Amino acid sequence: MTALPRAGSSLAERTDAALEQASAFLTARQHRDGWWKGELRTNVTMDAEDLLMRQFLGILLEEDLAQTARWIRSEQRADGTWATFPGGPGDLSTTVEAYAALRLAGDLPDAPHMAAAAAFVREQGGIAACRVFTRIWLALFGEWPWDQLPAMPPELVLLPRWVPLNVYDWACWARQTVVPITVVATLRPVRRLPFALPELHVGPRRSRRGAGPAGRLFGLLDFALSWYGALPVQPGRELAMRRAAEWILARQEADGGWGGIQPPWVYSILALHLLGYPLSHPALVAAVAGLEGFLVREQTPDGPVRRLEACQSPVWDTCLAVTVLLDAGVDPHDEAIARATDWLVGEEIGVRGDWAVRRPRLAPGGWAFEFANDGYPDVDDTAEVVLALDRVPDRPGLPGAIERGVRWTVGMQSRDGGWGAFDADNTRRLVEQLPFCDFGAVIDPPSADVTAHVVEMLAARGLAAGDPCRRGVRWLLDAQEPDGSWFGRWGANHVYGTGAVVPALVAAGLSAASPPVTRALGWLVAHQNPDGGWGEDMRSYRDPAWRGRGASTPSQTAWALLALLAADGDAQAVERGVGWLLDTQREDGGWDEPFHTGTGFPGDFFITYEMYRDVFPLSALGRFRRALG
Ligand code: R04
Repeated sequence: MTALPRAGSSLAERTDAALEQASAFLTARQHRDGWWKGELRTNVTMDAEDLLMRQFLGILLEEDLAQTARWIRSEQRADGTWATFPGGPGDLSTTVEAYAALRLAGDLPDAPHMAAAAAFVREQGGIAACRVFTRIWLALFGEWPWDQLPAMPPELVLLPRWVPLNVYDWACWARQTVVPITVVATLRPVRRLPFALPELHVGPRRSRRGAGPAGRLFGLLDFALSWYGALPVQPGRELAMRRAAEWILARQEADGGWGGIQPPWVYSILALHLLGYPLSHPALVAAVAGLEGFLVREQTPDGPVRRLEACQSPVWDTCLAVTVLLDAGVDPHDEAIARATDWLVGEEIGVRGDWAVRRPRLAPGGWAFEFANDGYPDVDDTAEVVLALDRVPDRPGLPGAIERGVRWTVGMQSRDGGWGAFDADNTRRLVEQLPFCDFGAVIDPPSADVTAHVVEMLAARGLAAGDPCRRGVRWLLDAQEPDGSWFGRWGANHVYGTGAVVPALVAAGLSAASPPVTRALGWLVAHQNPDGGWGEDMRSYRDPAWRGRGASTPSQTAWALLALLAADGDAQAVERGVGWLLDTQREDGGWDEPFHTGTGFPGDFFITYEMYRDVFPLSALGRFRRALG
């Protein structure tokens, strides 16, 4: 690579040099089979639960325990707590799970780091104040009474599709999690630990959520269900348990997992095991072995660490890499693009999944996020894959895959004109009122970011004038916030939403001078940091004062720039944003990003996509360079 001039040279020259370095950095990280995959980081509940699950099953290895404990300790903050995002406040449930895992590893309650954690836990109300999931983990070990958890009846899986609260009213990720949990919670197993956790208990249980309009009704239902669960004979229960097992087994994927995400995976293992499947059963052998593929092992100065990815993002990372390399000016005939294209074409999903429950006549076609998740292709990945593939030279199988992806996406449009991620019309708010649902999103209604990606894709395919795209645009215009921004469902937060919607609206034919666009750009410019970058803290999901506020990051700066560039926004703001990206690029062509900028559940669960820091700046700089001419 030629060393191009940087500081002191013109903006165009500096941008060219940055693009070349960043493209080389990204290209070097492609797997030989054509895909890219960055690490997906969340929080230590993944690691703590992995240890607790293995302890419960009796398969916890000394070395795994030591390495994961080392990772968990390294994530503890000076105040003794663990958080759900870097720089965030201590989180009670996360701290309780991490603490229990470290006790498993032999850390004693009077060690300073443990005493500080336990003090925080007690101050926050103890185990009683934890989320339901955390209390389920403690119940498995006799540290919380099963009868003080919300009712989780396995009969849920028997409810027909037209009955409110049936499993297809739940978002797919919650559906796949709750079905095995109903099995576990019905069997109420207790396997004692070699220690107890009295130091994490204080006083009686505080009630948390559930005060909504349906709260009282669900309180009564809860009572009735626990009465039923205590009957000596429970008509229908055996059938429900059998159906739940069948439902789970039918959804196991080629990698041994469920849904490509950790929660359904671990609870399905526990459920099958508790139903009497031995660990030597092929389904459980595959399930436990498959988790290995989600483990990241790393050498650190303190020794080897082991941590678990909550999910893996190869399809998402690969389509983004293709798009941004093309934005950066890489030749579409480049061999790296061809290999990525072939891999993506091979990843198309040709079978029906749970999505077909709401769209029974829709033909399959589309992409999931992960290596193996045939039951759950998603609209977001499909839109972004089609956007990437639309720009590459022809390869075997390419046109058909694109065509089916577009059709499937159009068929997944919700009644209101928007798009959710995994299902159409998954909007039943009643699910959120269940006492069980005190953590994370449990429905999958249309969102601005996913709808924007679809609108942009349809426009790229020449379908902007069609009814689906026009209804999508209408949905987006209706969803604009009074301040001119859009909410970010799967990325943080209004910077992500606005960065997705503005390019989509412009692609769909809205004038850059139209009020929705100018108001959005005004919001972005008003939230540019003094250093020229953009950042938005995860606290913005709970506190509007944080909207558009936070330390500048490469991905968020790039999202803002993508909007400004698409709509020919304020040139000075653009140059300052570009300047921030140029100034913060490392020698090797990459960027640093010590914050989560991906969203799993708004307000509850956050993600670092390792590649975000390196792909989005490339796109922004590439489009900026093109605009410079
Ligand atoms: C940025 C792209 C968004 N697009 C694809 C999303 C893929 C990832 O979706 C999920 C990831 C998840 N993780 N963990 C959970 C989860 C859910 C997702 C999760 C599930 C259940 C519980 C807790 C966490 F939908 Br309970 C990493 C749309």
